[in-house]
Amino acid sequence: MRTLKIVGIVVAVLISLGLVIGSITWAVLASQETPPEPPELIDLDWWQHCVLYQIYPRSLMDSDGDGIGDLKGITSRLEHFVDAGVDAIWMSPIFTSPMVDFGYDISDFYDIHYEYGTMDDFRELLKKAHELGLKVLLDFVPNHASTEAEYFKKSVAGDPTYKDFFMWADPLWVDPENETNRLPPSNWVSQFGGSAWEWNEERQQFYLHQFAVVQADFNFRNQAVKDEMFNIMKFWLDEGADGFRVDALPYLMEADPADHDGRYPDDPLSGIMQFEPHQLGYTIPLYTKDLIELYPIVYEWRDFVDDYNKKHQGTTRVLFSEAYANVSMTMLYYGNEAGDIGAHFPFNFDFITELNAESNARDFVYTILRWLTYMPYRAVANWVFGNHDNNRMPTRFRHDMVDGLNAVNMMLPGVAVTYQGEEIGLRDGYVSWEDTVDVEALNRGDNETYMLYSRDPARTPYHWDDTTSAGFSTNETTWLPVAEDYPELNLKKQKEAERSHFKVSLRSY
Ligand SMILES: *[C@@H]1O[C@H](CO)[C@@H](O)[C@H](O)[C@H]1NC(C)=O
Ligand SMILES: *[C@@H]1O[C@H](CO)[C@@H](O)[C@H](O)[C@H]1NC(C)=O
Ligand SMILES: *[C@@H]1O[C@H](CO)[C@@H](O)[C@H](O)[C@H]1NC(C)=O
Ligand SMILES: *[C@@H]1O[C@H](CO)[C@@H](O)[C@H](O)[C@H]1NC(C)=O
Ligand SMILES: [Ca+2]
Ligand SMILES: [Ca+2]
Repeated sequence: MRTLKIVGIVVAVLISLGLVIGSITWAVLASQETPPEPPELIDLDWWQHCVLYQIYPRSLMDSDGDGIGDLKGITSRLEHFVDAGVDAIWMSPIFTSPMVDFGYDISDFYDIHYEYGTMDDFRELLKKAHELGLKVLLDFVPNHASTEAEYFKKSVAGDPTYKDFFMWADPLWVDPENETNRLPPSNWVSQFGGSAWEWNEERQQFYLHQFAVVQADFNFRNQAVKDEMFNIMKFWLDEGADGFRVDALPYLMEADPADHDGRYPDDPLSGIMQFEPHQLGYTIPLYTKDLIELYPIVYEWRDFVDDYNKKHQGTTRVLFSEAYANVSMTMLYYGNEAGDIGAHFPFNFDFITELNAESNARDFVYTILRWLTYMPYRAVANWVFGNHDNNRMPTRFRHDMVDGLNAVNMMLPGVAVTYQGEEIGLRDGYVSWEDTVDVEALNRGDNETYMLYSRDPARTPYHWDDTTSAGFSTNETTWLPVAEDYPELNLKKQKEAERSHFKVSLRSY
């Protein structure tokens, strides 16, 4: 027994020794092993992770009491964007315009609209914004010009340089008995309703307008037009703009008569009974939207901007593009499989077009993953929660979803795009038929249906405080009425409150 016990103790001691030596050996070996490579860290450029805030200049801040927002007003409020954690602002068009489509009908691409201020006001805005560390993007509207533009007037007059700047076409048919009875070149329908072709008496031809009658489409098969677009971009980049939001790209080009027996081909009919021939939806825009020929033009713009960045110091200038299109046509704006590169990103409108108050968590996940699935490898994602063309975010969803949606916007990878007022949960304002000024509502609707089309409710003035016109203007009358809920729903109140949408978004941004 005793011997056995001694043997047992010896064995136990040996095992313990073995364990200790083994552990030490393991520790020594492990410490000599090369540590795993740290994950590759890619330096992100400003535009790859920014909070981008859309300003609707007419409605942010009025500095001179005429009831209309202006550049000096924006400059006076720039600190707000710093407070809110915004990195970059983009302003809807501030260029000279008859304002039929509130600036998307530009008559001088090289100057500031008089109601908004002067070139010096713009320079002042830019200077202060840059001092505050804010990037400033302008709205580039390449598809069309106002019929008040010199380009169009000269084109009508047959000036050799501008003759083919726009989409001119002869009538399809003229009544031999009465020549004022004529058919337009095709059945194309304008985005704002009615034929996309308008007769011009002086030139004795039709011109194309995919939007309002006074917004004549440029002819992108004309090299001089393409060159002019580079000139416009260069002009504003030279002024110091940090890039552009690019407007309405799916409509940039239309079918070429050369491919269709010399005439503009009719769009196929949708067959939807409720639509009449002059109404959007009567046709399927096969020859008027998403044409594959438009993408190389966007890729050339990107080359131009990249080239500009190479030649000039400073921050990276960028292109963010607007297109309401299906996911495959949208992704092509990033670039194509041949290696062409387009916009830094096309806006992702899925939170506007795919989701609403009825959506459940699965719908949100599905929609988010769809973008990330289709997006090209290493591209930058972005998420748009509202803009000047759609009902405001709290109105499209629910008022009690504001904080959640702002948080989702900030947490998703890539760029958060937010529309004026989302940081305080600004809702659609009520705009009566009498007060309606939106060309889309006026053209497509009447006193009973205008609300289906009107973009005015998303454009009512910002609510700074509870004073006259919500602190937007000293004028009691403003270009669109201030929404009635401003005494309760305004920035000042939300800054003072212990909890508010602004305080939540402030922490999230
Ligand atoms: C107040 O605004 C209205 C509407 O924009 C305008 O007609 C009026 O002239 C403005 N008043 C002043 C004093 O500018
Ligand atoms: C010619 O047609 C126009 C438009 O349809 C009509 O207004 C006009 O009265 C017609 N003129 C004659 C002489 O019939
Ligand atoms: C998107 O639209 C294009 C042409 O308009 C079509 O060829 C394509 O199949 C569509 N893609 C999806 C995913 O719907
Ligand atoms: C719309 O206008 C028509 C014609 O002027 C009128 O009969 C109708 O009562 C109006 N409807 C509303 C809701 O005001
Ligand atoms: Ca003003
Ligand atoms: Ca076009």
